[in-house]
Amino acid sequence: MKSLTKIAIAVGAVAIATTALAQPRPEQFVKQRQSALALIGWYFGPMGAVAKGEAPFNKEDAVRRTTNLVALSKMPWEGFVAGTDNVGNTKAKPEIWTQNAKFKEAGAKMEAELVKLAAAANAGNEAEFKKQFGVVGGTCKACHDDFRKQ
Ligand code: ASC
Repeated sequence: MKSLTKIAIAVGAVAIATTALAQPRPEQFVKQRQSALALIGWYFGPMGAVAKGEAPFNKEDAVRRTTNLVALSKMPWEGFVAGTDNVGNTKAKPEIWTQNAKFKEAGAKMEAELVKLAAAANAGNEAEFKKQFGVVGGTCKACHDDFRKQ
Protein backbone atom coordinates (compact mmCIF):
# COMPACT_ATOMS: atom_id res chain seq x y z
CA MET A 1 0.00 0.00 0.00
CA LYS A 2 1.28 3.45 -0.83
CA SER A 3 2.14 5.52 2.19
CA LEU A 4 -0.24 8.26 1.05
CA THR A 5 -3.08 5.73 1.10
CA LYS A 6 -2.01 4.63 4.59
CA ILE A 7 -2.10 8.23 5.78
CA ALA A 8 -5.53 8.73 4.23
CA ILE A 9 -6.86 5.63 6.03
CA ALA A 10 -5.30 6.75 9.33
CA VAL A 11 -6.86 10.21 9.01
CA GLY A 12 -10.21 8.61 8.23
CA ALA A 13 -9.96 6.33 11.26
CA VAL A 14 -9.18 9.27 13.55
CA ALA A 15 -12.12 11.19 12.10
CA ILE A 16 -14.49 8.28 12.78
CA ALA A 17 -13.14 7.86 16.33
CA THR A 18 -13.54 11.58 16.99
CA THR A 19 -17.13 11.48 15.75
CA ALA A 20 -17.83 8.56 18.08
CA LEU A 21 -16.43 10.57 21.00
CA ALA A 22 -18.36 13.68 20.06
CA GLN A 23 -21.69 11.85 19.97
CA PRO A 24 -22.05 9.55 22.97
CA ARG A 25 -25.02 7.21 23.08
CA PRO A 26 -27.98 8.23 25.28
CA GLU A 27 -27.05 5.62 27.93
CA GLN A 28 -23.56 7.13 28.12
CA PHE A 29 -25.01 10.52 29.04
CA VAL A 30 -27.03 8.87 31.80
CA LYS A 31 -23.91 7.06 33.01
CA GLN A 32 -21.91 10.30 32.92
CA ARG A 33 -24.33 12.24 35.14
CA GLN A 34 -25.01 9.32 37.49
CA SER A 35 -21.28 8.75 37.93
CA ALA A 36 -20.63 12.39 38.74
CA LEU A 37 -23.55 12.54 41.18
CA ALA A 38 -22.49 9.26 42.82
CA LEU A 39 -18.99 10.67 43.37
CA ILE A 40 -20.48 13.85 44.80
CA GLY A 41 -22.38 11.68 47.30
CA TRP A 42 -19.21 9.71 48.03
CA TYR A 43 -17.16 12.77 48.95
CA PHE A 44 -19.97 14.75 50.58
CA GLY A 45 -21.83 12.14 52.64
CA PRO A 46 -19.15 11.22 55.20
CA MET A 47 -18.78 14.88 56.22
CA GLY A 48 -22.30 14.66 57.62
CA ALA A 49 -20.92 12.90 60.70
CA VAL A 50 -18.53 15.83 61.20
CA ALA A 51 -21.33 18.36 60.79
CA LYS A 52 -23.38 16.50 63.39
CA GLY A 53 -20.47 16.36 65.82
CA GLU A 54 -20.26 12.58 65.58
CA ALA A 55 -16.78 12.66 64.05
CA PRO A 56 -13.94 15.14 64.66
CA PHE A 57 -13.28 17.97 62.19
CA ASN A 58 -10.12 17.14 60.23
CA LYS A 59 -8.96 20.04 58.09
CA GLU A 60 -6.88 17.94 55.69
CA ASP A 61 -9.79 15.59 55.02
CA ALA A 62 -12.26 18.44 54.66
CA VAL A 63 -9.97 20.21 52.18
CA ARG A 64 -9.45 17.03 50.15
CA ARG A 65 -13.16 16.30 49.99
CA THR A 66 -14.30 19.82 49.20
CA THR A 67 -11.57 20.32 46.57
CA ASN A 68 -12.88 17.22 44.80
CA LEU A 69 -16.47 18.37 45.26
CA VAL A 70 -15.87 21.79 43.72
CA ALA A 71 -14.52 20.06 40.61
CA LEU A 72 -17.20 17.33 40.57
CA SER A 73 -20.06 19.78 40.99
CA LYS A 74 -19.33 21.20 37.52
CA MET A 75 -19.67 17.79 35.85
CA PRO A 76 -23.18 16.30 36.04
CA TRP A 77 -24.91 18.97 33.97
CA GLU A 78 -23.51 18.03 30.56
CA GLY A 79 -25.03 14.57 31.04
CA PHE A 80 -28.56 15.97 31.17
CA VAL A 81 -29.03 16.26 27.42
CA ALA A 82 -32.50 16.40 25.90
CA GLY A 83 -33.97 13.04 24.98
CA THR A 84 -32.42 11.16 27.91
CA ASP A 85 -35.35 11.43 30.31
CA ASN A 86 -36.47 7.86 29.69
CA VAL A 87 -33.20 6.08 29.18
CA GLY A 88 -32.12 3.13 31.31
CA ASN A 89 -32.62 3.43 35.04
CA THR A 90 -32.65 7.21 35.20
CA LYS A 91 -34.56 8.99 37.96
CA ALA A 92 -34.46 12.25 36.02
CA LYS A 93 -37.85 13.97 35.90
CA PRO A 94 -39.05 15.55 32.64
CA GLU A 95 -39.10 18.90 34.50
CA ILE A 96 -35.31 19.00 34.07
CA TRP A 97 -36.00 19.85 30.43
CA THR A 98 -39.41 21.55 30.67
CA GLN A 99 -38.14 23.87 33.44
CA ASN A 100 -34.52 23.88 32.37
CA ALA A 101 -33.65 27.38 33.60
CA LYS A 102 -34.85 26.45 37.10
CA PHE A 103 -32.85 23.22 36.96
CA LYS A 104 -29.69 25.04 35.90
CA GLU A 105 -30.19 27.55 38.67
CA ALA A 106 -30.48 24.73 41.22
CA GLY A 107 -27.23 23.21 39.95
CA ALA A 108 -25.44 26.54 40.01
CA LYS A 109 -26.60 27.05 43.58
CA MET A 110 -24.97 23.79 44.66
CA GLU A 111 -21.75 24.77 42.89
CA ALA A 112 -21.67 28.18 44.58
CA GLU A 113 -22.42 26.82 48.06
CA LEU A 114 -19.72 24.15 47.66
CA VAL A 115 -17.17 26.87 46.89
CA LYS A 116 -18.08 28.42 50.26
CA LEU A 117 -17.77 25.04 51.99
CA ALA A 118 -14.32 24.60 50.46
CA ALA A 119 -13.36 28.09 51.68
CA ALA A 120 -14.42 27.22 55.23
CA ALA A 121 -12.42 23.97 55.03
CA ASN A 122 -9.33 25.78 53.74
CA ALA A 123 -9.64 28.38 56.49
CA GLY A 124 -9.92 25.59 59.06
CA ASN A 125 -13.12 27.29 60.24
CA GLU A 126 -14.94 24.38 61.86
CA ALA A 127 -18.05 26.30 62.93
CA GLU A 128 -18.53 27.80 59.47
CA PHE A 129 -17.81 24.43 57.86
CA LYS A 130 -20.52 22.72 59.89
CA LYS A 131 -23.05 25.44 59.15
CA GLN A 132 -22.22 25.51 55.43
CA PHE A 133 -22.43 21.71 55.20
CA GLY A 134 -26.12 22.07 56.01
CA VAL A 135 -26.56 24.77 53.37
CA VAL A 136 -24.98 22.56 50.70
CA GLY A 137 -27.11 19.59 51.78
CA GLY A 138 -30.14 21.84 51.35
CA THR A 139 -29.17 22.53 47.74
CA CYS A 140 -28.90 18.76 47.10
CA LYS A 141 -32.29 18.18 48.64
CA ALA A 142 -34.03 21.06 46.87
CA CYS A 143 -32.93 19.80 43.46
CA HIS A 144 -33.82 16.19 44.28
CA ASP A 145 -37.27 17.22 45.52
CA ASP A 146 -38.06 19.04 42.29
CA PHE A 147 -36.14 17.10 39.66
CA ARG A 148 -35.50 13.53 40.81
CA LYS A 149 -38.08 10.74 40.91
CA GLN A 150 -38.33 9.08 44.32
C1 ASC B 1 -25.96 13.38 50.60
C2 ASC B 1 -26.49 12.67 49.50
C3 ASC B 1 -27.54 13.36 49.03
C4 ASC B 1 -27.70 14.62 49.78
C5 ASC B 1 -29.07 14.84 50.34
C6 ASC B 1 -29.13 16.11 51.12
O1 ASC B 1 -24.99 13.07 51.26
O2 ASC B 1 -26.06 11.51 49.00
O3 ASC B 1 -28.30 13.03 48.02
O4 ASC B 1 -26.69 14.55 50.81
O5 ASC B 1 -29.41 13.76 51.17
O6 ASC B 1 -30.41 16.29 51.63
